Amino acid sequence: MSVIIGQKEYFKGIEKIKFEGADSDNPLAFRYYDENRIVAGKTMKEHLRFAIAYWHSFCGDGSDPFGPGTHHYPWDVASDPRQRAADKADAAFEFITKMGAPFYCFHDVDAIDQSTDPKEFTSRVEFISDIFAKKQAESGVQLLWGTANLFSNERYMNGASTNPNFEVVAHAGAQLKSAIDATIKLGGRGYVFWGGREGYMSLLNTDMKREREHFARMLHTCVEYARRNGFTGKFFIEPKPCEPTKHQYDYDSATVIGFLREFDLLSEFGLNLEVNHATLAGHTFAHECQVASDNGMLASLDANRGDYQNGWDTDQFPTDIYEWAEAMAIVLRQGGLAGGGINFDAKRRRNSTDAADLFYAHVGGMDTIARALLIADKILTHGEMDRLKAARYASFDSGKGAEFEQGKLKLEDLYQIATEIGEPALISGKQEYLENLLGRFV
Ligand code: XLS
Ligand code: NI
Ligand code: NI
Repeated sequence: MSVIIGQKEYFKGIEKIKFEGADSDNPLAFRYYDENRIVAGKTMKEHLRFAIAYWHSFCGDGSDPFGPGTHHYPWDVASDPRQRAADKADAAFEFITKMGAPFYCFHDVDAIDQSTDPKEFTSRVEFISDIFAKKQAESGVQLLWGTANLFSNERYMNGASTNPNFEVVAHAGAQLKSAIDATIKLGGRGYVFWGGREGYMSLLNTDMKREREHFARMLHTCVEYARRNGFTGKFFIEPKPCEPTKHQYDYDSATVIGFLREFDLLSEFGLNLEVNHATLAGHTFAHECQVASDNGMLASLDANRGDYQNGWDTDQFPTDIYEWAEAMAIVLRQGGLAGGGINFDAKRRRNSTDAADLFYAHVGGMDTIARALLIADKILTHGEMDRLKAARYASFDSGKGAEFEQGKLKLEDLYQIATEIGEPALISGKQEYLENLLGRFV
């Protein structure tokens, strides 16, 4: 059966979104995201490397635990899985192009229906990735990262790489192989591991030590395969503390960095940090970014936000300028994202049922982050915030403080110094002053 591609326009009446500036009244225009504007030596497009998430934007149907989907997609009607996948690709590339996003990201099962037979599924993934390759070439859109969905299929109910049954681990490996092949074929900048069910529901039935070792073994196996087959991109781990499992092994930045170090995987990996996952872990997004950056691991971001009144991964579109300004300042200080970009892992609400809502959501998200980049640049150019922070630690820059940092002082030395210097003066942390300073640039 032959598949028809590129015949339909799905978002009729919506043209390519343009930059119109802060005074524009047009809800379908950018006010801040001006892709060619130079900020701190690079265009906004190069800094932000925006990507559209295939799963939320073209697959997510608005269903929740209390009711079925409300988003009825015109590209989701053909009965043949290959034709339906091709229609979805038409819609996706039309949307991505109209948004002017340079990248996209997908899970294997977002692109095309999963099959219980690994051979048939691999053939489906090959089929759709050929179409993606053609569409990438036509549109100039590129793949930020690929990934395998190792959490939806019922066989993964007890985990994928950490499943207590080796047969399930083998199936996970099969899926990883074809997702990595597709990522290589499409020139993906990265490959993401988000361990949806790599954790436990109860410690009563879980050998945590063995499961973590299996996870590390699978990562080594994937790295070996991908490198041998020409993958030159970066591997990313996306931390999340819980949901769907009670506890996920990739809890947060610090935990993942420790895990990668423990199993000798640090050099191949970076972190893909998601705002809502930070809040679920009880951290600010800035905290997660700073921990990663301090370890040279801040590589890519999943843009969204949580709801501060509940504890789910609500994946709302980002609107919090303060949250993003702090994060972008951390990104700018380290000279940009290490190998990744900013992916909208965000979905519009169940009751946002107009086709245009998908555009409003992304326009708002891209503008929020572009504005945050401008604010971060102002903070760094102004310099006072970083100067004040450095000044707080000036006592370690010379004299006994410097000797302490260099490991030259023994505990007896500290005792001696303390007896000589008397009571230290109280030095203000100036938090309100700094909050006002940040506010001045927003
Ligand atoms: C889910 C995750 C997922 C990853 C990719 O919470 O954020 O969407 O980004 O598997
Ligand atoms: Ni994510
Ligand atoms: Ni998430």
